[in-house]
Amino acid sequence: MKLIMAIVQDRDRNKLSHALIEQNFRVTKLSSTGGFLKAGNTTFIIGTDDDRLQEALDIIKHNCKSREQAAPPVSPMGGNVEAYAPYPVEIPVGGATVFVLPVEQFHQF
Ligand code: 2BA
Repeated sequence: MKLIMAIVQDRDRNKLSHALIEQNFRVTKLSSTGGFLKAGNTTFIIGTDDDRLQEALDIIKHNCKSREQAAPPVSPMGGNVEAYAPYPVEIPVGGATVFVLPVEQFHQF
C-alpha cells in the first residue's frame, strides 16, 4: 500500500476531488498554506493499493494545472538592496507537488 500526499492549488481542488472519488479512491483533503507565497492550497491524502498508484498519479496529473501567481514584492530590509523588487513578480505554481510514501500498516478500528 502507498500513501500519496499531493499539494494542489485551491482552484484544482474540486475537479481533482471529483475525479478521484469517481474512480473509487479514498481521499482526505486538508487546508494548507504554502510556505513561500503564504497562499492557501489543498493537500490531498490518498491511501491506495500499489497496483492503483499509477492510476491515481495520472488522475492528479490530468486535473492539476501550472499557473503564474504574483509573489509579493521582496523587502530590501536587512537583505541585498540590489535584489530589491518593488513590484510583484509572477512565478509558476503547480500543477501538483506529489510525495509517495510506503505504508507500513493500515488499520480502521
Ligand atoms: P509555496 O511554498 O507557497 O510556493 C509557491 C511557488 O513558489 C512554488 O511552486 C515555486 O514556484 C516558488 N517557490 C517556492 N519556494 C521558493 C524559493 N525558496 N525560491 C524561489 N521560488 C520558490 P511549486 O514548486 O509548484 O510549489 C507549490 C506548493 O507546493 C508550495 O507553495 C508548497 O506549499 C508545496 N511544496 C512545494 N515543494 C514542496 C516541498 N519540497 N516540500 C513541501 N511542500 C512543498
